[in-house]
Formats: sequence, structure tokens, C-alpha cells
Amino acid sequence: MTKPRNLILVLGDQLTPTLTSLAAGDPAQDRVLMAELHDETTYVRHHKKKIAFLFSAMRHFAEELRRAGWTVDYVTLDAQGNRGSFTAQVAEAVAELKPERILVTEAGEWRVAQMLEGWRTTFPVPVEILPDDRFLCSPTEFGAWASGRQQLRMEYFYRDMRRRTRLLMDGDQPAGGRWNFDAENRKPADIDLFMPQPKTYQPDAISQDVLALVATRFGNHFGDLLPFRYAVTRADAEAAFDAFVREALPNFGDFQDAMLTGQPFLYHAVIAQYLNCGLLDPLRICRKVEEAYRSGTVKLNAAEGFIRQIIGWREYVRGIYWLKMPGYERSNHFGHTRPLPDFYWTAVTDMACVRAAVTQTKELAYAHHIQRLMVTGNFALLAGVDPHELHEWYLCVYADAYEWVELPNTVGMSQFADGGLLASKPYAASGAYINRMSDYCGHCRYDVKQRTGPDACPFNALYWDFIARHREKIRHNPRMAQMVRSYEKFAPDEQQRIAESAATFLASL
Ligand code: FAD
Ligand code: DLZ
Ligand code: SF4
Repeated sequence: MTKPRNLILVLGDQLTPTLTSLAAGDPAQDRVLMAELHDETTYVRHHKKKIAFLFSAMRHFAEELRRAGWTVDYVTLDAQGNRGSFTAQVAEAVAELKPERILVTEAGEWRVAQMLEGWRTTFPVPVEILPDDRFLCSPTEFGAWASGRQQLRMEYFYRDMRRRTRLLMDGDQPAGGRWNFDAENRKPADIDLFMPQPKTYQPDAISQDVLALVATRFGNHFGDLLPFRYAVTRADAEAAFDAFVREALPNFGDFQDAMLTGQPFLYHAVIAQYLNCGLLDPLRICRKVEEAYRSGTVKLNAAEGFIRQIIGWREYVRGIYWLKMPGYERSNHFGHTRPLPDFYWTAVTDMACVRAAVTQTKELAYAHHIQRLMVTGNFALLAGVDPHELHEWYLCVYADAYEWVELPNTVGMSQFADGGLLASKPYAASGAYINRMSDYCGHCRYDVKQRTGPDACPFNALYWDFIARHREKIRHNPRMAQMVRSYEKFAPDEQQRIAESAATFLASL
């Protein structure tokens, strides 16, 4: 029987040679289509570095496929035949090539998934949408796990994933006798002259072309394009990961929550941009980490902490995304409506912690988890920023941002806008937390020890004002009840000073 001739569309975050759509095709007779598209670069106006990274990685992947024998139609952004959107580009290819089928692996994001579904009725050929087996838990499996549970908690999901993947298991027991070593991972860090740095790369000729294109076409997008030091091939991304395992992973657990001035990466892996576009494989990197633990080069709290982020948090937020979309993106439990302050774009603020997080975001398209959660996220929560506006900011500014992972982290974890579906308590904290976990406060014009007044750390009054404003919504949360009681014990004039300090600061934004 002759096989149908396929048009295989490979999306920008599907840069994996074992992708299901490619596995279902035949290099000898099928055509692969990849395209740099106006619509995908501007549905939020992505950081320049993110666009450059993805375009360069896409162009390198097209070369990788050609070397493997595929015929690839790669449409650059400035090509004459560029039609600007997935739908228009595929329509043109269908008209020209007359394939018997369109093959595509399911999209990572609801907006694009809807588009692909729509093609079933608009294109004159069958559209086969294949599962994305680069994730360890499919949306259907997650739905089955979630159904009938009163509460969804990452910890229980994670244990199932450990059993399923057999990672860090000794028989049917977790290695070391405990599932989770997070309690050991909360140390503040000190400046260390030998602090490891992520492996960097000089742009090759392909990247140079992309950088010139992005400078011309996206000059008015947020962020610095240069210097550009990302890996853009699978081999280089793997080498960057191996360097992390050797140099930073041993301290990953201990200092996972730490922040330090002038140290944007600390002991983090800086690999989410590689994982999320398909250059790295989640299970493969977890196995490498387990190997490092088994061979004695890293401690269990580091290996377990890392593996939990990948097979736990990363898979869990994706499950929540597909369970709750559409609609999840408009969650707003606290009814917050404040516009996003300008300093999220300019970094012009006296708050040293926020300035550091936004400045490095602008320069690197990167901030680590605690900066995202406890500095920019925490500030937005306390100030009552509209969660949807904040979501669009996070989606735009980080090189690793795709809606399936960014949205639950922003709306669920950081803003508690889903009312506690994803997180067990709002990640709201005063300046004391930031002071404990960082050295920012020592360089700040505000005084972290003062609660109110013009020189007080703004996080302090805003924190108590947040508790006061939302106490009816949070007093029944066992992890927040104590804070509500503490607020209610403040003398009325202190409560008054808190409200006034918070209002004065917010009015100045
Ligand atoms: P490491 O700290 O070295 O962790 C290793 C890996 O674990 C990461 O690369 C990532 O793949 C995974 N991981 C860790 N935490 C999470 C998490 N909470 N959810 C999912 N995966 C996780 N991550 C993204 O990949 N894309 C996003 O758009 C994104 N947006 C976020 C927005 C907010 C408000 C918050 C609080 C977190 C967000 N995260 C996002 C999660 C996390 O901050 C990043 O994955 C991490 O900072 C990436 O840096 P790293 O590779 O150095 O991670
Ligand atoms: C994020 C992104 C960007 C910036 N540009 C492109 C592009 O030009 N072409 C492409 O195929 N994909 C791009 N992407 C990734 C898509 O937006 C991604 O496939 C969807 O977010 C679905 O996960
Ligand atoms: Fe941030 Fe407050 Fe510390 Fe300044 S004093 S760095 S605003 S936490």
C-alpha cells in the first residue's frame, strides 16, 4: 500500500527530532514546513532575545532535519512568501504542494491548539494532530489524576511521577527514605568568587543573521538583544546542561531560594528556554542528575530538588493549564485591577530588589524562580495588579515563557488568582522575607525594618494592607489565619498608618 504524502508542520517549540509528527512521516516523500511568523512574535511583544533565540534555534533545527534526510521548507520572517500566520502559511503550502495529509504534533498552547482544530474543517485534506510525548504526563492522564480530588497538590502528583519514572527510587521507596528535601533548601547565599556561571556561546553565522533581522524588525520590543550568548543547537544545550551538573548542581538545593546582587543565576540551571523549545529532553536530564547522585558527586537534596522541579512542578503546571483552559487566564480571585507599574518595563524604581530583577530581565530575558515569585510577583500581588496584565508581562519578557507553563505560575502560584487551586496559600511576603533570602536591602534607599512612613520598605505596609483588604477571603486558610489575627491585634492607629502608607506609596506609582 502506498503511504500518503504528508505536509508536516513543526512549530517553533517543537525542535525535537523524535517529535511524533516526524516519527509518523517519511523523509523520502514528505515535506516539513517551519516558519518565522509575525503573529507568533507579536501576540505578546516578546523580548528581543527570546525571538532571536527561537529563530536561531529553529534555523539550526531545520539544518539538523536536512542532514537527517528531510526536505524542509523554512520560511524566514523576511521571505517574500511569508504569510504571517500558521493558518495562512499552511494554506499556501497545501495549495502549492497538494499533500494528502497534514501532520502536526499538538500545540503547547490553547490559542494554537484551537487554530489546529479549526483546520480540520477549513483545509481540504485530513489534519492529524498527534500527542506530544515529550511530556511525562498527558493532559488526559492529568485529568484522570485530578478528577474526584477535593484539592490538587503538587506533592502527591510528584510522588506518582517518581513511582512512574522510577527516578530516585530504591525499590518502592524514595531514595533516602523521604520524598522531598525542600526543608533543607532555604539557605541564603554569600558572595563566592568562584560562583559558577552558565556556559555561554558566541553567535555563529546563522545567529548573526537572526540578530540583524531582530534588530531591524523588533527594535521597539522590550529588552536588550546583545550580548547574545545562548546555545542554539541541541549539542550546545546538552553541553550547557552537563556544565550545570558538574559546577552548579552540587549547590542547587541549598541555595535554591537565595538572591544576591549582581548574581543573576546563582546555582540555577538556566535551561528552561532549552527544555521548553525541545532542545533538551526532561527525562534524559533527570536521569543525568540521578546518575550524579548515585555516583556521589551531588547530595540527595540537590538531586531531588532538581528532579522535583522537572517531573513535579513542570508537569503539574502543564496539567493544570490544560485542565482549566480556556478561562483560567481571566482568573482574578482578589478582584485586582491596578495597571502594571511602569517600572516593570523601565526598572526605574528605588526598590533595590525590584530594580535588580527587572534590570536583569531586560538584559538577559532571565530571572530565577524566587525573583519571579517573591520580588516581581509578590509586589504585584501586594499592590493589587491586574493578574491578566501581569501574565502578559511574564509571557513577554522571559526566554523560557510559553503560556502553558507561564500562566499557571503567574495566575495560580504567584497571584493566587485561581483562589487556591494550584497553591496552598498566597505567596505574599513583607520585606523581611526578601531581607532574609538576599543582600538587596543593604543597597536599598528604603529601610526594611520600618513598617510605615516615607522611608519604610514598601513591601511592609503593602503586605499588611493586603492582609487587611482581603482578610475575609484568607482568614480560613490555615496558613494565613495567624497573619490575619496579628493584623487584627495591631492598635487602630497602627492600622491607620499602614493604610495611609500603602495608599501614599500606591498613589506614587
Ligand atoms: P532552575 O531553578 O534551575 O530549575 C530547573 C528547571 O525546573 C527549570 O528550567 C524548569 O524547567 C523547571 N521548573 C522549576 N520551577 C518550575 C515551575 N514553577 N514551573 C515549571 N517548571 C519549573 N518557567 C518556565 O519554564 N517558563 C515560564 O514562562 C515561567 N514563568 C514563571 C512565572 C512566574 C510568575 C513564576 C513564579 C515562575 C515561572 N516559571 C516559568 C518557573 C521558574 O521560575 C522557571 O522555570 C525557572 O526560573 C527557569 O530558570 P532555570 O532554568 O534556571 O530553573
Ligand atoms: C514563541 C514563538 C515565537 C516568538 N515565534 C515563533 C515563530 O515565528 N514560529 C513558530 O513556529 N513558533 C514561534 N513561537 C512558538 C509558538 O508561539 C508556539 O508554538 C506556540 O506558543 C504553541 O506552543
Ligand atoms: Fe526590597 Fe524593601 Fe529590601 Fe528595598 S528594603 S530591597 S524594597 S525588600
